[in-house]
Formats: sequence, structure tokens, C-alpha cells
Amino acid sequence: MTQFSRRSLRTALELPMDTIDDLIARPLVDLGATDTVGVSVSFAQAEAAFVAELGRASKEGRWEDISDRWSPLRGHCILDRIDRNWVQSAPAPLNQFAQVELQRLRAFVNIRLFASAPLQAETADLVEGAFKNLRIAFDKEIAGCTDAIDLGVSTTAWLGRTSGIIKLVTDNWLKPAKPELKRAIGQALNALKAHVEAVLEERRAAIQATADQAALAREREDLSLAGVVRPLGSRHPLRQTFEEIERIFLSLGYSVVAGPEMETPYYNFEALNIPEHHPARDNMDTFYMAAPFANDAQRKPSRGGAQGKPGAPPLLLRTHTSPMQVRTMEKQQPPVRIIVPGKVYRRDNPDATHGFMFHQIEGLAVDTDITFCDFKGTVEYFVREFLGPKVKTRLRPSYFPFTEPSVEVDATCVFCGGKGCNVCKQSGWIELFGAGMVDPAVYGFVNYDPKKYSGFAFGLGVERLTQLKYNINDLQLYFQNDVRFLRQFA
Ligand code: FA5
Repeated sequence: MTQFSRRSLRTALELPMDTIDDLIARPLVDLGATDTVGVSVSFAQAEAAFVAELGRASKEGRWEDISDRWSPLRGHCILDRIDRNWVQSAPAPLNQFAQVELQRLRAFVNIRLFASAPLQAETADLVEGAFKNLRIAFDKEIAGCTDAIDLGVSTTAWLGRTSGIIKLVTDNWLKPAKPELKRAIGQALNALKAHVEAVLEERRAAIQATADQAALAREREDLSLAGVVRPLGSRHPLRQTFEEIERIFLSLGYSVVAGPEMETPYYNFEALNIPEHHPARDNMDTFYMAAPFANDAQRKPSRGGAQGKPGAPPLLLRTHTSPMQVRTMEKQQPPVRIIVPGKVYRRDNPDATHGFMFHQIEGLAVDTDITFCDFKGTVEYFVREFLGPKVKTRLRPSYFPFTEPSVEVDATCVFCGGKGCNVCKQSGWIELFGAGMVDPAVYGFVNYDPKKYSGFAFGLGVERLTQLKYNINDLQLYFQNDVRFLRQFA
């Protein structure tokens, strides 16, 4: 048990006055003080009893009474009885500890009795001597303060407004002093107070610095310790494909733009020349979101700028990245050269080549003199860069409502080099993506002059291209987060 604990206990204890005589009449062991904690508690009780008695006696002008009861100079005082009944009778392991406690209690009582007694000094020299004693007692007490709680107790003991020692000295020495000594006592008191305040502050700073250093030492990292090896992750194969495709098109002067995943039917269908009852919508039947006020009558073509307002069409999860063709052309005049990477959603059943959520990269180039040759050259360049120089491409007629002519871009099978295998179903060709020249009807939706401008567009399926590039036979592997799969792309 440290002094800190004893002193903090003292401040916390409230002891009825008349019990101290009962307590000190019995040995510590009888009081249940069988260890250092118990001993400290008993001494804290004694200390609290003294403080309370002193307070009462001072108020009532009975200083002599309390001095008689507690002063060690008076023979059978309480402190002597504590020595006899508590300390000397304490069992060997506790005896020494109890002696230290008693010494502290004596110092505590002495200094307060001294400061509460009328000053027995007739000359300035004697006044100085009395204050010197106080200063020595204070310095000794502070030297024993080892932490902030101790220091707090000492601060109250010396500077406390109601019963601090400085206050006791002011009340008992300065106020009743003869006029010829008042000046000397006042000066000495001021000097003592200044000393007490300065030393307490100094000590507080030192204790704080020690605590800070200890905290620093506790928190300091030991760089010599072996580190924790955490496995390094790698970029997801789809992300790698995105980056690779973006790199290729950035090198051709395209910029990358992003668009909303929640779309209006206008941008997803109508402005792409897919009117409401067009059969091309069937294979893109999608996830609609219940929007307020939406009903069938209100699903009429609309630019969809008033979502949530009466008459607004419902929102849907975009089925392709093509809506960004329209959104981009609405905002800017040619030349346009963009790619649009992003997620798209379809009501497709998940299997080895389908997901209900997958990724596309849209491409769009529009300018005054873009021809089918530019389109073909761009597509060939991209496929060569992405799949390697040996891969050849071909264009197969196809149909998209928003391109005319429309094509499917095929590449020679990356697995058999075009000879024919199971993957390409012996054809030697693999379908890569859909594309075509922008249908002039689309320009009508964005106020481009179809006589002046032309361009091409394409829509790459990122999962499929990644499957081809890395020979991955099941699209679902991308989304299962199996590190054994992902690790292969590190
Ligand atoms: C389109 O989505 C058109 N918007 C592409 C386009 C853009 C054509 C610009 C012309 C001009 P399609 O439905 O074929 O097209 O899809 C494009 C690619 O997305 C397909 O080649 C395929 O690689 C991929 N894809 C389609 N459905 C799925 C699915 N359920 N899971 C994974 N990938 C899919």
C-alpha cells in the first residue's frame, strides 16, 4: 500500500468523532486490518478524526483541548496510544509498515497543531524561525509526493481555503498578531505562500513530465520486434481488365467518364432508338424501382428529368452503359471520344457466362468525318493490344437499334489460334462484343446534325473479355472471393 492510497483514503473518509477513542483502544488485527491496505485504512480514519476535531475545536476556540488530546508532547495523547495499541502490537509483517504510517500521522498532526496554536514569537527573528519550521515540514511532505493524487492532497492541505495550513496560519498567527509583528508575519506568510505555490507547481510539472515519459515509453514501438507478415492482396482480375482497356483507349485520345447506375427508361431505351414496345427491350427486361406516382399511364416517353414528381417514369437499373452515349452528347458538341466503364444489371440467370450484374465499357467516337474505316481500325488496334498481335478480328453483321450498320466483333480463338477447339465450338472464332456506326436516329435525340456528324460506338463485356484473356471458364468465380482464384492474378 503506497502513501498515495492511504492519503486518498483519508480524503474519502468521514468518521464520527467519538469513535476514534474506541478504534485506537483495539489492536489493528481486531479492526480487521490484517494487511497493508487495512492498516492504511485505519490510519486514514485516525487522520480524518483529527481533521474533524481540529475544525470543530478551532471554530469553538478550544484549541487547547485538541492539543491536549493529540499533541505528542502531552504524554497519553492519541498518537501515543496508537503507537502502543496499533503499531507495537501489530504482527511482524505489518509492524514496519504501521511505523511508517504513524510517522506520517505524527507529521500531519504536528504541523496542523503548530499552525493552529497562537504564535509564541515576540521578535521578528522568532517569527522567521516559526515560518522556517513550516517550510521544512512542507518541503519534507512534498518530497514524498510521487503522483498527481498525492500532490492534489498536499495542495488542499496547504492551500485549502477553509482549513489549509496557509489559512490556519493567517487566522491563528497573522490576524491576532501584535501590530509591531504584523508586518514581519505578513511578509513571512506571503513568502511561505509563494514558496508553497511555486514548489507545488514545479512538482506538478515534474510529475506530469514523468508520467508523459512513462506513457511514451509504454507506447514506443519496438522496431527490433519481428513484424507481422500480412499477405499482400492483388488487384481483382476485372479491375486489371478495366485498367488495361482504359490504358489502351487513353492512348488513342479517349477520356473516361462515369454515369448513373439508376437510369430512366428514356436514356436506357427511348433515346437509344428503342421505343416502348420494341422487341429489343425483351432481352433487356430489367430491374425497375418502385417510384412514387408511377403507373402504366405515366410511363410515356419522357426525358426523365423529373424523377419523384407526379408523372415521372420509374427508374431502372441500367441494362447497358449505352445511356451514357446520349447523356454525353446532350452535354457536349463533337468531337466526342469517350469510354464509360461501369456496372450494368439484367434479369439474366447466373451461369458460366452470365451474371445478373456485370460490367461493360461503352465506347463512343463522334466527329465530322468519322468513317467505318476509322471504326474498323480502332477495333483492330484495341483487340491486338488487348489480346496480343497474333489475334485477328472479323466483323459480323448484327443488329442494335442505336447503331447502323451494327456488327459483332469476333476474334480468332485465343485458345486454339483459330484452328478450332471446344471453346470456339470448332469455328476458330470467338465473339467479342457488339458495335456499329451510330444510328442517325440517335443524333435526333441530342440535337446533333446527322448530315454533319458521324461516329461509331461499341459495348465491351468486361467479364467475357477477362475470361478470354485469362482462360477463365466460369464467370461466377469473379464474385466468390476465393483467394485461391484471386491469388493467380497477383
Ligand atoms: C449491349 O449491351 C450494347 N449496349 C452494346 C453496344 C454498345 C452495341 C454500343 C453497339 C454500340 P449486348 O447485350 O450484346 O450489347 O452486351 C454487350 C456485352 O455484354 C456482350 O458482348 C457480353 O460480353 C456482355 N454481357 C451481356 N449480358 C451479360 C451477362 N448477363 N453477364 C455477363 N456479360 C454479359
